[in-house]
Amino acid sequence: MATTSVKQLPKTEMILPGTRSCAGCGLMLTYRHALKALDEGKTIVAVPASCMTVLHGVYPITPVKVVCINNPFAATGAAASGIVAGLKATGKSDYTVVAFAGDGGTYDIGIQALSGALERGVNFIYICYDNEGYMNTGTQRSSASPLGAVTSTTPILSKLQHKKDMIRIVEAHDLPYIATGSPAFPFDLFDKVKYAKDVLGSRYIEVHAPCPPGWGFPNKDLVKMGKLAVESGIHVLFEIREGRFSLTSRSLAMAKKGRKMNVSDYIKGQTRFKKISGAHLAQLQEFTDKKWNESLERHFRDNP
Ligand SMILES: Cc1ncc(C[n+]2csc(CCOP(=O)(O)OP(=O)(O)O)c2C)c(N)n1
Ligand code: SF4
Repeated sequence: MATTSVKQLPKTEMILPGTRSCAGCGLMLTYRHALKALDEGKTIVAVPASCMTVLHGVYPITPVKVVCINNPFAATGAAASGIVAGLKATGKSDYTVVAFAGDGGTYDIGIQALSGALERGVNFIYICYDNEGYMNTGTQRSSASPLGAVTSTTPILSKLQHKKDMIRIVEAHDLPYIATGSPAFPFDLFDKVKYAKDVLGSRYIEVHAPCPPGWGFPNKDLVKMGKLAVESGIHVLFEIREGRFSLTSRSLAMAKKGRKMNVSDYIKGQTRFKKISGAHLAQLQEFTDKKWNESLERHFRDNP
């Protein structure tokens, strides 16, 4: 895919100064670039209880220039379906409906409503910003938290399970477009949201969104942490168009050069991994290598 350059990025800001998100928030940077790829005044966002609600502020004061419907935690897929149905009933065909939910609201509590919407092929984009925990309520473990991470509900032994493979679950719904993204690679993210906007049917984008207080790294290191996640293979950048899998951006460059950093390089700057044992680190490396090799295999098979 063609990559947008910094000069081509729309100058319009849909998020104005004064959000209530933390400094250095990965979700905030994700939202900023995703909204740049969508049409001002023609985008409706559905958001469950999460840090995203906090970012939007409390009615009638908000720094976000987009219509947003705040829905119950478990109901994002259903709420977005209702908005799509309402637009259809009133003959409005030029709006884009975007659901924007955290990993808790996607992998865990919202999975039923999401699966229902995807199975019905509802015409919307679902963006999961994955900060790997229930951050808004104090860093509880989610099924997206990585093995070895300390969370407020796994304070002693750290998390003992690997992250759930949400992409595989979503892929089982046969969507026309699935992608991953990162705020550390904003042009790749922008391009994917822009492409998704013009695809008909359900589209799913999963963004790995570093969270300074939840992961335990300095605010200034947001982009560094996002890059390390990609460069260590913890988060792979790709898109799947009508079933065809292609690595993108830094992940594609890594595939061509045959280079990847170690998981230990990624985790050493985050206090949530302070208790990780040697055995868990080896398991996390093995898990990451397996996923990376599967991605390489799939990319070169689909792009000979
Ligand atoms: C049914 C229900 N249970 C619990 C809550 C409390 N709650 C609000 S936000 C939140 C965490 C959301 O986590 P996630 O979806 O990962 O988004 P993040 O906070 O990380 O942005 C929880 C547990 C709620 N609002 N509704
Ligand atoms: S807790 Fe994390 S995800 Fe939530 S606003 Fe702060 S940095 Fe962003």
